[in-house]
Amino acid sequence: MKHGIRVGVIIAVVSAAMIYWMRTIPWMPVQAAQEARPIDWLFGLHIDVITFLYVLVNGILIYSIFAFRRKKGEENAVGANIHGNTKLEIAWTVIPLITVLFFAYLGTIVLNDISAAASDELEVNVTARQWSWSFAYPEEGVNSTELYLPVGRKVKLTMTSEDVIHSFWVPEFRVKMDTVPGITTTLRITPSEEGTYKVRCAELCGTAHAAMLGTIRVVSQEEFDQWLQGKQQPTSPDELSEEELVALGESTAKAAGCLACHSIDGSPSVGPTWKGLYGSERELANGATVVADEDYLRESILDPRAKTVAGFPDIMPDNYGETLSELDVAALIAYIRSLK
Ligand code: HEC
Ligand SMILES: [Cu+2]
Repeated sequence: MKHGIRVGVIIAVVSAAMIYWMRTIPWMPVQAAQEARPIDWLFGLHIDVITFLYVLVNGILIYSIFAFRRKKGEENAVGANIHGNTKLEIAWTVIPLITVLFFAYLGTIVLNDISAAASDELEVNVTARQWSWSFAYPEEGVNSTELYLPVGRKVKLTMTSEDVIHSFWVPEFRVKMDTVPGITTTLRITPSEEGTYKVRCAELCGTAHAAMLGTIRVVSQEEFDQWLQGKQQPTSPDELSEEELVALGESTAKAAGCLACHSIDGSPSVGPTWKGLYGSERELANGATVVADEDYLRESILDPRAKTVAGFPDIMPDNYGETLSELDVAALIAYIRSLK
């Protein structure tokens, strides 16, 4: 009994001190997601229990080495022959069992908590391949090699791999999920700290596995919206309304230098004015006439040598087919059409 009390006190004092010390150690990088909090809490609880067990086992061991060492005059003594201790055996089976079950219970709660869906979550598709990451925002129609996330909003990552198994891991977010070819996996993150982080592959996947890094930028909602807008350049004229198309045509006409030679108010210039051009009858240098419909405007822009308006020099630049996109041309036509 005397030994039990002594070793009990030693273990209580030493493990309290060790647990206190362990808690001051910054094991983890910054917590940059809401999911990191319950995970770190659970991690801390494990460390407490592990520290206690370490002190318990080693405390009893070291105490016994000193307390029960062979003393002078005991050179030929034989220790007592102890066979089993039912109470002790039940205790050291039941207590760890309850502890483990309790941690399983806590783990389930935390896992449910961090993987719960939210109604306004941002959807991002993640594709992993040897040895890079790419991200698609299906609702916004944006693709990116960097993962931009607005701070404070839950994001649902739907992931897959194009080749072998990789694993999406951002230490600052704590959570981790494999990407597997042929199936999709999901991971939810609610970034809570603005900043730049790295996603690293946590599944050995070949030569450049260690270099399989992607950039994650957690930014304010405004910055995120701006980034999306910059990325959301429409590529097809169908994606724009008539007004938007006309506005784009106006800015394109300025940017491409058309207005250096064409007026929009009927005043004379190097080339014919655009005012009232659409639908009008054009007299060509070869004496023919043609109605300025959409096809004619398109041809005049892309292939200005094909037809020349009577009374004007044939000097319009003929490389717009290379410098303007299909959308630019459609927008220019819409703009000319709007100048009645
Ligand atoms: C260097 C001066 C110059 C620039 C720059 C220029 N044009 Fe022209 N453009 C002309 C001239 C001159 C004509 C008339 C001769 C011809 O038909 O080739 C003309 C003709 C046209 C016509 C047919 C007009 C008609 O009255 O039938 C269209 C449409 C047109 N240009 C569109 C554009 C657009 C769009 C741009 C910019 C992307 C542009 N042009 C840039 C000089 C220019
Ligand atoms: Cu990988």
